[in-house]
Amino acid sequence: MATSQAGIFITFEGIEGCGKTTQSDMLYNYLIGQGYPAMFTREPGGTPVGEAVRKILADTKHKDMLPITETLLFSAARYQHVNQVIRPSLEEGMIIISDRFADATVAYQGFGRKVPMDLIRELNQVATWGVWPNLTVLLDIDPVLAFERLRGRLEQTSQDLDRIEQETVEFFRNVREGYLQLATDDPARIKTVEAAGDPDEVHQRILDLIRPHLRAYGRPQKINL
Ligand code: T5A
Repeated sequence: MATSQAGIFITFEGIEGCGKTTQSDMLYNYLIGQGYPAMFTREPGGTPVGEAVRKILADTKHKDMLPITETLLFSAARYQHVNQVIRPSLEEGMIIISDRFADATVAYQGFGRKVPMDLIRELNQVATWGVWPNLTVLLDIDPVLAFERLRGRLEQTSQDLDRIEQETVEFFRNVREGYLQLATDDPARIKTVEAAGDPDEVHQRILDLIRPHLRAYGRPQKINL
């Protein structure tokens, strides 16, 4: 990592409906409850520019968006996020939890949209500025179960599926394969967690992965922001 990092950078990945948002939130609350200086952020998003880009990417009006345009937009949002939020917060010693990061571009745009991997690697290098997570929790789930969860949420909130959520099950199978390949290629950083089951059980599995990082971090520190 190119930054003089004092904090910990944890990312959550997986296909839609795997429970990333639920589990990021549970981990954030756990860390805050234990007195750690934790923050939650997300991609695309995490900055005003990134949130504006997120709206464009989600908008079902943009069905004609080309795969490389999509890749560039995710990368642009990431560059802003790393430079405005992630890097400075890590230097201050924060524990950052991000709902998605650069692995998502490899899985979705690389394995899902078939954008050439060389281009994705190059863009990720620019966008991350060499800042990579200490730990990535990959919540693995069958796309059919994930879609049942999403349907449940849609019924509760009356929200529509966004542009990417409207993709086929086949697309999400490719994305899932991509994530599993990434975990095989980088087992020290990317830990696969079974996402089926009770949210509290999943949370416990994640805490088991986080504890060694917390031990290395030391006791909760007070950060002057
Ligand atoms: N994207 C993103 C790319 O294509 N490339 C990139 O580089 C990046 C960064 C936005 C989209 O952008 C794409 C991927 C996405 O399509 P997002 O905001 O992370 O990414 O959106 P989603 O993946 O769509 O996130 P969701 O909020 O839809 O899904 P989550 O976060 O996986 O799931 P969550 O926690 O919201 O849970 C979904 C439902 O399941 C229930 C929850 O209560 C909720 O109703 N649930 C469970 N039910 C039963 N058992 C459990 N254990 C459960 N956990 C959660």
